[in-house]
Amino acid sequence: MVRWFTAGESHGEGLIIIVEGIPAGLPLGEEYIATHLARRQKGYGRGGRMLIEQDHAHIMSGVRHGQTLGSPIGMTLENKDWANWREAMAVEPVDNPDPDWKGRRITRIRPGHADLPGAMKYGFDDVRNVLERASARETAARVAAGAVAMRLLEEFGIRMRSHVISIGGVFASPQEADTIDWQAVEDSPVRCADPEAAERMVAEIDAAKEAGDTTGGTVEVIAENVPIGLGSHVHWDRKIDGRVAQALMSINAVKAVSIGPGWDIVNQRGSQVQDVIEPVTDPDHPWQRKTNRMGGTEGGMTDGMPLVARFAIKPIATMTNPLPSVDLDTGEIVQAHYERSDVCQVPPAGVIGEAMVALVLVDAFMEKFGGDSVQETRRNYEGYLKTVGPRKLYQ
Ligand code: EPS
Repeated sequence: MVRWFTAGESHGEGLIIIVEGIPAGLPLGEEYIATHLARRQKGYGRGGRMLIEQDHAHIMSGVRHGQTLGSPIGMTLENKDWANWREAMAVEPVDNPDPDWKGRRITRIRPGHADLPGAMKYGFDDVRNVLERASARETAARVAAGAVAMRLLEEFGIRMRSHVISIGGVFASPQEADTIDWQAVEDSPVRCADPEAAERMVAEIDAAKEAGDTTGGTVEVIAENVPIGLGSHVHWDRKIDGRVAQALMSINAVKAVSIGPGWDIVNQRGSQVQDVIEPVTDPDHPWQRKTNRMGGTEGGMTDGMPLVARFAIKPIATMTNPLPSVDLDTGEIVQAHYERSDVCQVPPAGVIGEAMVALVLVDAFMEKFGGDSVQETRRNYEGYLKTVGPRKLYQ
């Protein structure tokens, strides 16, 4: 089992990450994690905050001389913006009489954000106590945790990919995953494989910004080279598709998740949507399929095809031209609070989605093959692969 935790407020001193259950002997360094953090920070439509932050996760524990020890991996990630929020986010009480002070109570609640339910649930009379943790800043911590997961998965040939399918109603032309130029996705300002659509997506983000508005979209995450049999059909909370859906749905502003094409296949006939199993001709690659409409899962388990998940991000709730709202104190109408924000969170969402799917897969992988060291895990994995094939040939 791989467990992980994050802590930290958006404008607090920093983020804290603990990943527990990673076996000993995995080569891991800060630079690898920094590469993924940098990928998350890019993307057209981000606000001013990304000019301030240069995310770097500092490894505090669990790694020695470049290799994991099997003990919890503890990391800290500094919020550079904290320098501007020291008093407003101070741990100790502060009494500042300035009416324009950043740390003043916020009572104008933003529709679509965690502000109102969070204030009610926790008994707060200051919305900042909610929005600081509800902020998507926390996704930096997820990407740091996810990078550790990816490093282990890579040892077994599993690779995470992601790309943007749509932004604000502009869709990329459909493309099979194995024809996508992944470097072009990384170089695209919106992480989209279709350069012509990417231009129109950028224009859509500009138009939303001009209108003081925000824009959402859809993203696809693909895990390549996943072995058959991760997850389980035997109990609801062990099903891999359910675990992936929960993980992706937990990303800020996500409103829908599908495994594979999901919504797109439900109106077709059964004969059109199953992935027909090919006769086994290559013993090293049994159980091939020509299609992957099930998104790499059958019966709550991976089926040996790439695991594909899509998710939809709503246009973010914080707008420069805010919607009317009500005041937390009086219940009377006011303009919603504007807090500096992004116009579009869709391009970095793929990187966050990769991290979340990697964390689910690494958990399922260790559940099935887990040893205390990478070496032991590898022995278990290779032993299992020898059993995967037509029963008369392999046993
Ligand atoms: C966010 C609001 C913005 C974003 C932030 C998420 O932060 P700020 O209020 O400081 O401008 O930049 O995202 C990040 C800080 C990040 O690292 O992605 C929100 O309200 O969710």
